[in-house]
Amino acid sequence: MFRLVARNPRPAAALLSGARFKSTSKVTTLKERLQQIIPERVAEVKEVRQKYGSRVLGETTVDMAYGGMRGIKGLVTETSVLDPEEGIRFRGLTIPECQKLLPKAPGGEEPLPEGLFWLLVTGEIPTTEQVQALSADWAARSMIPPHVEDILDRCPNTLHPMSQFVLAITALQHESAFARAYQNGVPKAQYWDYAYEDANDLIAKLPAVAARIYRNVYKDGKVAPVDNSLDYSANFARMLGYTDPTFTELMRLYLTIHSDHEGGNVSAHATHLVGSALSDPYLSFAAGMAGLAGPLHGLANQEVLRWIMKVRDEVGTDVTDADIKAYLWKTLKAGQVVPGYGHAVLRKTDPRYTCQREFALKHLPTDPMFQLVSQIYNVAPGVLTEHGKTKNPWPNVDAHSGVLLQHYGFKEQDFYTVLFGVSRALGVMSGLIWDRVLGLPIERPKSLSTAVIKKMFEGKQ
Ligand code: CMX
Repeated sequence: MFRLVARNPRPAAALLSGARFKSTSKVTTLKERLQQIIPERVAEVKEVRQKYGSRVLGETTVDMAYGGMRGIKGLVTETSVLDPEEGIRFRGLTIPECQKLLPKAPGGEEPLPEGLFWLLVTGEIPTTEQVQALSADWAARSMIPPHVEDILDRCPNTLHPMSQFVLAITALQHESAFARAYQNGVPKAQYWDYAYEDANDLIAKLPAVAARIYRNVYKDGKVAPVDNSLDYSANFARMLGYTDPTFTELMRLYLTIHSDHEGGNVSAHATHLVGSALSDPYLSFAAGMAGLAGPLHGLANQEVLRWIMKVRDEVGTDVTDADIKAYLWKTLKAGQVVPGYGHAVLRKTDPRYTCQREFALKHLPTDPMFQLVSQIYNVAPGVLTEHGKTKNPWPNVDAHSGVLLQHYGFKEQDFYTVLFGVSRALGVMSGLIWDRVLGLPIERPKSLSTAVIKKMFEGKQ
């Protein structure tokens, strides 16, 4: 019998969506556990809608409609919530709490992304056995079909890795259980089951896809086979061609923290939107990844390292604060953004930046590029504040990730967003599973024209 132990006893309704339970269950498969919790979560949503369905969440101004819908409360995403001051909470847990509570690899200190996925899907912290079972499940699902390998092998090396990534994900759609089931007339109540299978197949196959792109474009085209005894990140690091155990730890941290950032960011929202038309998880994720490839979103991580290299190349290795200040102003006066700084929601330093900084302080404190990133951190917020445009002068996740990777010899910046994409799958796929569990409808917000807006307000107080 499945038993849950409450850490902080609170009213049951308040506990359902947050991670306040540690699972002591004998159940080892994620799907079985999901099946067990679905009825209570569906009932919770039903109750919330019955009680509060007609309540107002917030108002929408004309500026919000023109301004990228910033701040409009119009989406429900169960997996994580982003606070402007505090940063992301995955099912109620901060990044430091996840680092403390989620299971680790033997001898490791960083959380396993498998554990994070379990947390995102169920709202519960898994046991070591449950996480091991998920690692084994993903390893068993990890083979990519020959036609996807062929497509990737035929891509010119000059085709951006993110374009190759989107191409391969679209080609993987050939395997979609959801698309097949839909064609066969599966009833709506069973959609989530097929979405779950596709989501897990896709997540399991992404390291092989990403590694093939990396090895084809930058190395010898050979990818190490999956080792069923290793965790997801250890396998991924090996397939990319990296054997340093600290790099594997970095992958575990990287894949955990880039996974989810509530529902409104471009990659999550695009995945959810396309999925709402009942496009299968592969096509939905391909849409999300096309969005992640934008320089204002995930591609910023490649732009950051490129920007830092330019600073170093132009100024030399002995960079002063005044040099950085001058280079920041040069970028701003050229009408460009400073990559890695600013955020649509956050108003403080991104905790995803802070935990990467802590990793660097622990493992590579004397790396000259890390020291340059730290120096920029001291100078850039002041310059951006003086510039006066951005609402948030603090660094985001992308300001730090490239510097950690380059320390271990991973210097191919154009590939960095693919790593972000592999991680983002964990967040958006857990969200998509719940979209299908809850039977969410096709998304269709109302749009207006300028003429209509004028008519609504002209001549009125
Ligand atoms: N450098 C220079 N100008 C910036 C800036 C930055 N880092 N961040 C914002 N601004 C500017 C905006 O371009 C905007 O200018 P205009 O009024 O001329 O259009 C103004 O400040 C107000 O923007 P904002 O409300 O503060 O920010 P937005 O919500 O519109 O955009 C973001 C958020 C992230 C796109 C923006 O801060 C940016 O472009 N940052 C640099 C790119 C980056 O690091 N993106 C990664 C974000 C994290 C991720 O998704 O991976």
